[in-house]
Amino acid sequence: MGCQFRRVAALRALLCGPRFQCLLVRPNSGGSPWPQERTLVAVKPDGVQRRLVGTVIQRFERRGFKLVGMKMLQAPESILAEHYRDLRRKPFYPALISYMSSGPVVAMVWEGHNVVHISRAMIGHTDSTEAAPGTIRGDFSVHISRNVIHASDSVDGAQREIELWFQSNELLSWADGGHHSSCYPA
Ligand code: IDP
Ligand code: MG
Repeated sequence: MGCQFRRVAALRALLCGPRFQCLLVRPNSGGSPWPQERTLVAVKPDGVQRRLVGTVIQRFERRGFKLVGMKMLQAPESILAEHYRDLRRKPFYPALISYMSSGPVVAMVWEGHNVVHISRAMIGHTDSTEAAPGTIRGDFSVHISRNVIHASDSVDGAQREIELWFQSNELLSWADGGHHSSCYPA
């Protein structure tokens, strides 16, 4: 027993030493030694109506990201007003709030390396006319006011939006048994 304890302590000292910093498992990251970010993604009412939730989830999973929170809700105006506070003086703001409250949205938190930047690339340009084929908006939308999906546009914005849409106990840190870590170089 004592011997086993010493062995564990010695192994821990080895892994925590400066040469092996890279082997340390970060809590909340599912075991990846790569810096992990989180972002808010939401399938908007038009995307839910068009049964695109599964497609969106599949694209994010295939890219290598990890789902750590998800819920379907009829977004209250208080959340939408805060979420789109920077757009409140835009002429399209009333129509935007009305559209976002016209049906349920599916809000998700995705985790992974550079997930904020990569998810913006995955969803494509805000204006569907400019969105490249292969992006979610480029594949599934034709008008800026019905562009299927939201994703946070910065790391700070992501943190603000995650706190707005989710309680901390609605987010789960789960171990993924090696599948996730195979998305990163050793
Ligand atoms: P983003 O969703 O790509 O981050 P934002 O500029 O933050 O784009 O705008 C938020 C949302 O407001 C857009 O996704 C779109 O639904 C809506 N929106 C933005 N610009 C217009 C517009 O000119 N007309 C109608 N709706 C717009
Ligand atoms: Mg935005």
